Amino acid sequence: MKYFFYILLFVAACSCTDTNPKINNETLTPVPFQEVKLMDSFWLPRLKTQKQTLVPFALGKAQPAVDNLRKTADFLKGIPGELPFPHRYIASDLYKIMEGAAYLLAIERDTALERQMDRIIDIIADAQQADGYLYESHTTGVSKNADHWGGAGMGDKPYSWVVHSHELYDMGHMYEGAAAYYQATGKDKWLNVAEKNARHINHVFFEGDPNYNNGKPVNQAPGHEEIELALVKLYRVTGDTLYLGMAKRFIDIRGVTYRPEGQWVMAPEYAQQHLPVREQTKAVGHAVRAAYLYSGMADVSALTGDMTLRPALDSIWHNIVDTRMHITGGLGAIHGIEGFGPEYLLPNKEAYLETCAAVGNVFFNQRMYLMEKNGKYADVAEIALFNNVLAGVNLEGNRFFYVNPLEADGQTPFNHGRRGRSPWFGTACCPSNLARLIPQVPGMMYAYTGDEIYCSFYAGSEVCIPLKNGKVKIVQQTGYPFDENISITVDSLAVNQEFTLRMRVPTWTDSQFVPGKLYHYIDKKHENPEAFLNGKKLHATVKNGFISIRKKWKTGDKVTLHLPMPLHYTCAIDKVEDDRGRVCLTRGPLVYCAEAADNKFPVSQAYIETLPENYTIETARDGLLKGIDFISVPAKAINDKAAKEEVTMTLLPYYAWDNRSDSTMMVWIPQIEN
Ligand code: FUB
Ligand code: ZN
Repeated sequence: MKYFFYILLFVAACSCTDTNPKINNETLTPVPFQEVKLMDSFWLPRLKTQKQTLVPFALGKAQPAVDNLRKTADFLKGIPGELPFPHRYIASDLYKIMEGAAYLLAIERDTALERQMDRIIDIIADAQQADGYLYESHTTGVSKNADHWGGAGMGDKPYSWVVHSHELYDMGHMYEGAAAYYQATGKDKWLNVAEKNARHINHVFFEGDPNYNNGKPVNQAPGHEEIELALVKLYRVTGDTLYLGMAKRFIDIRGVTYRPEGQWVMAPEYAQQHLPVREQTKAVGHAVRAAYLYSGMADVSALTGDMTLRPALDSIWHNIVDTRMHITGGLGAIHGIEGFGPEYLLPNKEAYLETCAAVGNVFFNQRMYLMEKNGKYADVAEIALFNNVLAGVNLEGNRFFYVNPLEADGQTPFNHGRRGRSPWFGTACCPSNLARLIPQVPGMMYAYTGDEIYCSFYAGSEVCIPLKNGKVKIVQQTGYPFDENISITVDSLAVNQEFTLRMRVPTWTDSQFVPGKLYHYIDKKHENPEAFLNGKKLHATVKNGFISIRKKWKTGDKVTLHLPMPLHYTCAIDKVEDDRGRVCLTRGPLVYCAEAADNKFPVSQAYIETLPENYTIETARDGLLKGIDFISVPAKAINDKAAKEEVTMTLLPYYAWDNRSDSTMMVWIPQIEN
C-alpha cells in the first residue's frame, strides 16, 4: 500500500496531474512544499541557510543522541560497552532534525546527506527491540539510575510513567521523520521501524500485551502530546487506518482514563488532562503540549469528519487570541511551567514564549485554516511565523532562542542562562523544530479544491495546481513581507477553464494587527486593499479573509493585490497590564522593535509621546541584515544628563533582533517617560 502512495506522490510531483491523495472533500488540499518553486528573496535564502548551516550544524549537535541510540543497539546485540546516559527525549531532537533534513532532500536530493541519514537510520533500526519498543533508557535499564532532570520522571520500566516519560512523544517525532524520509526518497527502512512501533503501541495500549503492564491495556494518553498528530501523518503516508484510529483514540481518552493529581507538572491542567478534550474550552498548561494536542484534534476532526471536536477547537482558539497570545504570535507566557498563565497576563521582559510553542501555534492554525477555509487562522499562523518563530534563529542559522521575550536589557540572562542567543541547549526542542518547520513554509502557500485555488501565504513562487478540469500553473511575484504588492499570473492552463482564485487579505490590513480582542491599531491611517484584474480595478469583497475572483481563465491573466503597509501603532486592551501606556509598531505582518545597535540613546529610556505621522523606511543594503526594512520615527529620550531630548528612534523587525550583539531591545514602547 505504501508503495502505491509513494508512486502517487511521485507522479504528482513530476507531472502535476490530479493524483494527490485527497481524504476529505470538506477540507482544502495543500500543495506540498516540494511542489512550490520559490523564487523570492525572503524564504529562498532561508532555505539555503537551512541546507548549508542549520541542518548540518544541528545534526552535529545531535551526535550525543546518535551515540545513545548506538549504545542501545550494541546493548541489544549483546556487545559489551558503555550504556547510554538516561534521558527522556534527547532522541526526539535528532528525529526532528532528520525530519528537516528529509524535507530538504524532498526539495533537492543530496547524496552525502542521504548517506548520513541512512547511517543514522541503520542505528535507529538496530536500537528497536524485536517487539517494536524503542526507548533507549528503558531498553538498557539506565532509567533506574536517572537522577537529573533529563532522566527523572520516566519510571523504571516501559510505560510505567506515561505522564512524564516521553516514550510516545519520542515515537511521534520518529514517525514524522520516518514519514518525511519515505516521501523524500522512497526508502522504507525507517518507515518500517515507525510502523512496527506504532503497531506495538496499539497492542500495548489498546489490546494488552503480556510483556507490559501485566498484560492489561495501558489505555492512558501520553503526558506530552505529539503522537496524535504524528499518527495522522503515518496514516496519510501509508493509508493504514489503524493509525488514524489510534490518533483518535489517544485524543478520546485524554482526561478520561487518567487524570494526574498534584501541583506543578502533576497538575491536571499541565498536560491538558483536566477534562475530556471535547469539554475543554480554554488553553491551559504547557504551551507546546497544548498546541500539539489542538493540532492533533484538528487533524482528526478534518480526516474523520468528527464534528464533536469543533466546538472545543473553536473555543480554545478564541481563548488564545482573545486573552493569551502575545502580539508576536507567541504562546506560553510563563517560565517554569513553560505554559499559559492567567488570561491577560502577557509580560514582556519576563515572557517565556518558547520557540516550539510558536511553531505549535503555526501548526494548529494552519490545520484550522485548511479545515475551516477561513483566512483568520492563516493570519495567526503568519504572525506567529514571521515574528516569534523566525526570531528563534539568527540569520546565520546557528544561534537560537528558546525563550522569546519582548524586551531585554542586554544584561539579564533570559534564554536558559544566556542574555542572548545560544548555540545549543541541553533540551534542543527549539532548534530542531526550526530545522523542520522552515522547509515546510512553501507548503503553507497554496491550497485547492476541485475548482478553487487558495493563496494564503505570499512569496515569489511558481506552482502547478491540479484542479478537477486540468492543471493550472501560476506564477506569484512579490517582495513580501516588505512589499505591498502581490501579483499572480496564470502561466499556463491544460484547458481554459472556470475556477475561483482566492487571495488572502490579512487582518493586519484592517483595524488590527492580528485576529482576537487583545490588540487594535490606534492610528488613523487607513487605506483599503485593492485588487486588479489585468490592470482593471475589481470590486471584490473580502469574505472569510479572502477576495475571490471566479471566471474563465486564460493564459496571461494577471491579478494584482495591493495590501497597503503603512506604519501602524497598536495598543493592547487595558486588561493587559504590562502593555498599558505603551505602543507597538508594526508594518505589514511584522512586529518592529527598537534595539540598542541602531540607536545612540538608551533604548530603555526612550518613549513616543504623540504618535508621529512621519516616518522613514530604509532598506539595509549590505551585510547580514541586507534586504531588511528599518523604520525610523521621531521619539524622545532621557539623555545621560537626565534631560529630555528629541531623538530619532530606529526599529527593525523583531525577527531580526540580536543578530549583532546581546543588547537592549524593546517591542512595546512607552508613551510617557519611563
Ligand atoms: O518536553 C519536551 C520539550 O522540552 C517540550 O516540548 C519543551 O517545552 C521542553 O520542555
Ligand atoms: Zn522548544
